[in-house]
Formats: sequence, C-alpha cells, structure tokens
Amino acid sequence: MSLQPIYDIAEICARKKVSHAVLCPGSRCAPLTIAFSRHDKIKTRTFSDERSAGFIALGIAQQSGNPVVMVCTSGSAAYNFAPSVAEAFFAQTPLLIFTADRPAEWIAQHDGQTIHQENLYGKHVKKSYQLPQTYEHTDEQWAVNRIVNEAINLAMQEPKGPVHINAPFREPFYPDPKEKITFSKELRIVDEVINPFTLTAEQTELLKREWSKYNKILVVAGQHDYDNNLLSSLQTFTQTQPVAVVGDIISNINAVESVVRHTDVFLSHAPDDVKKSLRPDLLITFGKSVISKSLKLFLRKYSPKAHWHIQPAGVVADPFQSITKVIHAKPAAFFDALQTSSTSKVFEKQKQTNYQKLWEAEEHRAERSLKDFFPKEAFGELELVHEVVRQLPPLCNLHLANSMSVRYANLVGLTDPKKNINVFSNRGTSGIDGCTSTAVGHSLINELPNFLITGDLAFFYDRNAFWHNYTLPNLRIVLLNNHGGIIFKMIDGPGILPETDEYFVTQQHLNAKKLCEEFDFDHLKLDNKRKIKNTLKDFFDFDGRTKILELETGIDQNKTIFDSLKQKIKKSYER
Ligand SMILES: Cc1ncc(C[n+]2csc(CCOP(=O)(O)OP(=O)(O)O)c2C)c(N)n1
Repeated sequence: MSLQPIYDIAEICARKKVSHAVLCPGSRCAPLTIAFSRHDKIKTRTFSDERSAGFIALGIAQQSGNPVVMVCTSGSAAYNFAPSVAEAFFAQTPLLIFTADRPAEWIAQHDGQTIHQENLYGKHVKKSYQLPQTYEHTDEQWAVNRIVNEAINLAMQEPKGPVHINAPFREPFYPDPKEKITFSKELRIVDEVINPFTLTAEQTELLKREWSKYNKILVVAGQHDYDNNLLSSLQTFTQTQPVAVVGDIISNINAVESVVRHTDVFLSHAPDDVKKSLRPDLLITFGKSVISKSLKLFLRKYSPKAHWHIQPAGVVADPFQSITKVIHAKPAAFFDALQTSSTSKVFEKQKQTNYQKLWEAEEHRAERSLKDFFPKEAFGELELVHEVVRQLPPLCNLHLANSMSVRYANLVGLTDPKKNINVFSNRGTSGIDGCTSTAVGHSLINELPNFLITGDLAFFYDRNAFWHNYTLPNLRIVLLNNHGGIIFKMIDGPGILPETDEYFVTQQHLNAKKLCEEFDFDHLKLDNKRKIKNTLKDFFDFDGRTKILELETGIDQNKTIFDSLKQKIKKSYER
C-alpha cells in the first residue's frame, strides 16, 4: 500500500506555514517521522520523553506563532502528551498532534502498546480526527488531505488551540532503505481568509454612546501575548482617555507607561473604604487569566454595573462573574475605536480623571512600599527575583514557572516600560510539570536571551527538559531552591496543618550541582549575599554556556521576609 497520502501531510504542513515538528521515537509512527524528517522545509527535533516534548512544542508554537507538529507512537506515549495538550488548550496555543495507532481491529486485543486513542484528549483539544487506515481509494486520499488542511486551519482559528489527529497504520510501515520519498507537487491546499476582528462604524458609535454613561472606567488585562499593535493602541488610548489600566506581569502590557502593575501588592491589604472607592462602574477586560488573587476577589466583591469583555471569537470565560457584553474584536481594534470617545461634559470628564487618579495613588503606594523594602539584611528569594528582574536586558524572554516564581515576579513587577521584555508562563492549567520544557522550546528557536525563574519542585519534576541533543546557549535559569513547595506555607489553608511539611510542602533534598555536571551547564551557586553582584554579572554574561543560578534557602526564612513585606504594606494604610 502506498503511503504517499501520509508523506504528503508534511508537504501540506509546510505549505501552510507549519515549519517545526517535534518527533518522539517509536515504530508505529515511522511513516510520519519519515515524512517530516525528510521534508526540507520542516525543522524536526527529537525528544524521548513525550511529556517534556509536548511542552517543548508548546514553547516553539508560542515563540513562532504558528502550529507545531507533535508526533508520537501508539500507547502510553500518546497519553504523555496530555499535560501539554491541556495547557495548550487553555493557553490557546496552536498544536497539531499526530498520534500513531494500531488499526481499529487490533484495539483491546492484547496487542502490544495499544490503548484507546480516539478522542484521547477529550475536551482539551478543539477537535479530534481519525485518519483512514488505508489509502487506496481516492476518497480515502481526499479524506487525509481534507482532515490535515482542516486541522491546521482549525488550530489557527480564534481562539487558537490544539487539534488531534489519530493515525492508524497497518504494517509494513517502514519504507525500503533505497526507496526515495518524494512529496506530491499537485496537492490541494485549503487557505482561509481570516477575519480582521475590527468594529464597524455603527458598532463603534453604539459603544461610544454607552461608554459615555460611565464615570468610573477600569480596564483589566489578563494574560496576553506581547503584541506591538495592542501596545501602541493602548498607549494612545491611555493618553486620550482618563481611564485606569491594570495589568499583571503576564499581560505583557508593561510598555504602556501608565499601567497599574502592582494590584497584588495593594489590593490584598487595602481597607474596605479604599476598595469601595476603587469599584468600577464599567469594567473592560481582555486576555486570559489574571495572576493576582486579590484582584480577582476584589472584582468579584466590588462588582461593576457593566462588564465588557473583548475577545475576537469563541465562548468567553466569566472569572469575575459580571460579564454583560462580549465584544468580538481584537483588543487593539477596540482601543483604537474608542480613543476619541470622550464625554463632552467637562464635569463628567473630571469624574473619570478623579477615579483614574485613585488607582494611580494606590500604584504609587505599592511602588513606595517595595522601594524601601529592598535591600534587606536577611537575603531571600524575593530579593533575588527583584534584583534579576531589574537587571534583565532589553529584548529578552522572561519565563515564569508556576508556584511562587510567577507570584514573586508579579509582586515586584517589570518597571521599565522601554525594555520590551516578553513574559511567558504556563497559566492555562498552572501546572508545575512543563515550565522548564516550555522555556526550552522558546530557547531552541530564538536567539534572544531566555530567562526562567523557577522553584525546585517544578525544576526537578521537569529535568527531562534537558535530556536531548540540542544546546541551549541562550538559556539562563534562576533556581529558587527552598527544598519543597513553599507556596503551601504562604497560602491560607495548609500553612499550619500537621500534614503540611510531609504532604503539601513535600521537602526534597536535591540541588542542581549534579544536574549541571550531567548536562554540562554552568552552576552558579549564590550562598552569600555579598556575592550577588559578581554572581549576577557572570549570570548575565552571554558566553555560549547554559547557566543555572541556584539560591538554596530555608522555607521559613523566605516566609518571614514575605510576611514582613505584607506587614509593611498593611502599615502603609495605617498612617
Ligand atoms: C503537575 C502539577 N502537580 C501539582 C501541582 C500542585 N502544586 C502547585 S505549586 C506546587 C509546589 C511547587 O513547588 P516549587 O516548584 O518548589 O515552588 P515554590 O512553591 O517553592 O515556589 C505544587 C506541587 C501543580 N501545580 N502541577
């Protein structure tokens, strides 16, 4: 049986701008492995651990903006893609997942390496396709072509996401070593004309009219890709409209000068009367989740009268339980359209400005509290993150692992709007399982400096991120090794239970020294505060080496520092 329709999958991908494939070893997937690896327009890389491979593909897809092919063999290999597939689904990252399978007759027949693979990823893919298992009939050939075209288009439709293609193969599936594999020239490609997601003049007029009824207008950005168009429209919007704009570190709107970055600092301790005064009439949101729990709780409790969510397409989430209008447009298009919608009444405009100033005042309070909090005598994780974030070079990628790393970084915030730092974090499912692999995926396909800040459980969990044959000269990792999950001491709930240390914090005793030896990385150990200047100098020196800067500390020490920052913020409201 000719495998030509399967080989041509690589050609369809290449013509539809899919240029990276992550391949995992196995036999059943041989036709796909051969197709992709022999195609000169597709860059293939191989990884043995499918869980890590999936996150590497996720990182490549985020970095390139196009779907990335993932290929694995049948059986549990396919299940090991699942964590990255779920993350991609909620992070809205396009992936094209091929799982090789036995023909249908052989499922559950005690044949090796076989599981139920149809719809394997359930609701965590936009769609799951089943390829035909023979390709003799022209209808079968047409079906393979149609499915692959459709799957790539679907992955790129808003909201983007992963699409699964299960591919059953009957033996023999290895070509003769002398067989020359070619790709068909005459192939059907299905292009899509993508909606620009802008607003019509009529829609804009209606929104402007409605907008002018509100005096307290708050914009909140959730996690969002770094987007130059959005940044320039938001910058102009904030200069023409007296509106407060709030953004976490992962919303990537740090370049907007007036953005309120520190809600996590002040909303957790602001007294009720301050919070009441910050309550919006009209809340406008875009993007995905916010990190700050305080912001989430504040918006749920101090509900706006109206809440507009801007999202190009698809069903929207309602995390603050208040949505009253969904605007299907690109956020940049919305802010461009609303730039001129100022109320003509001077008195009303003054009210809007007063409300914006309240947010500005709280932001300044947070900045002041943080400013004189450092440097501290008792050195810990928070201060190191503060120092590293301040010293990041312009035009770099910052990857934040789940748990305290992303929270610390959000607390200290990116403060220089001119540095163009692109922030990534696996906040789709907030797993600790693929943070390093995702950062590795990014590092593999760009030459920018990539910095990852991570805790020790996340780091050691995902050590197979390094288990491959590719070098990572542009990757720098800050490892906050407190020998366990410190977050369980920080959050309300498990903090003081008898089970906390053993079953929540889960102390572990590794450090990164041996791992650095194994993978030939530089290990920079920060064991003394006096060494910080020189250690960071070495860390930020891009000399072609992968470097891990490790700070080993105790949990209690970091908790004390964290608590004292909270106290300081609380006190700032007592004066
Ligand atoms: C795959 C997965 N398993 C479990 C969790 C639950 N979890 C959240 S944070 C955390 C501890 C992380 O510890 P570490 O990476 O050392 O960071 P720290 O808390 O010390 O900042 C765990 C186990 C998770 N988020 N993802």
